[in-house]
Amino acid sequence: MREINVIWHKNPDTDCTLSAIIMADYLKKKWYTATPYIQWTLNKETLYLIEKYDIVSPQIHTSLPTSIEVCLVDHNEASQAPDNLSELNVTWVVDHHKVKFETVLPLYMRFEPICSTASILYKMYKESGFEISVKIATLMLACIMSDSLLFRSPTTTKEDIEISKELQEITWITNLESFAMPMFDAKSDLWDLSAKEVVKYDYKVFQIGDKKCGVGTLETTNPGHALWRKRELLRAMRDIRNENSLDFIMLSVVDILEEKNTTLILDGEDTKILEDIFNISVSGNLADLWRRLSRKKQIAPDLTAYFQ
Ligand SMILES: [Mn+2]
Repeated sequence: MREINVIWHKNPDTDCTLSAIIMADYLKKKWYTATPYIQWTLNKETLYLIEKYDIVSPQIHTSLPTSIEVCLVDHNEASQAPDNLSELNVTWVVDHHKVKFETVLPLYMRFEPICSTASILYKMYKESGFEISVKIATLMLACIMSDSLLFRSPTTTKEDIEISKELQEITWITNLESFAMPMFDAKSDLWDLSAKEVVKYDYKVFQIGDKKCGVGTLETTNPGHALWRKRELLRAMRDIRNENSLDFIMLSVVDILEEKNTTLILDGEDTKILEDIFNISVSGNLADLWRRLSRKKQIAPDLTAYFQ
């Protein structure tokens, strides 16, 4: 039997974490031995789900053994993958981000521009004729709620909404609002995190040409929890920028309920770059980025265009 490690990106969110568990289940149905791994501690939304729905939390692995096959879910960029990615034998990738991936050998790749990796996995189960258990369906629904912010994010497609309806039938979850809101509230609880942990809570590094950009997104039902720590967070951003030789760093505080993005930005070069990219003005290290809720669709592309 072929053995596969299923892994997700650094600073994992709910979609990638639970998608790894779902993918491992899918691969087992395909007669592989599959184990989900994480590269970082879980965020509080995912922890809430793991406790509430009695899910086995995967082990942490930052550097995987090279002898074994690997499946990447919810990411494909080297800067977000395990440190020894180039030595790994990647045989599967399932993702909904832009493609920045090179391979030596042929492999299974499944990319679709829909709101969550779990939506793609739902389609893969259907296509293979695999039954979706109540537990797996609950995880899928949680991923869609998390990535789409209850269908508020512009990444949401008609297909995601259709899939959610079908998952509601399997899970008997009738009210999506009362299913999703406790998830968002759990994610918003930051009191015991250090400033650095807050910046890196949902954080990605984009390598654009020779430039390295760090982009944090804090999706919250209570933006005040983050914004009152502005000074402390800016100091942490400065440290992360220096320690990782970044060319730019930003932290968006996304108010899920009001659908508003308030972005923290360092003085000097970064302020200038942000003002140029989004044609806005920064005041007191804060920028109003309006209704930009999606890093993937409304921030990363502008950043890429600017640095290219
Ligand atoms: Mn995702």
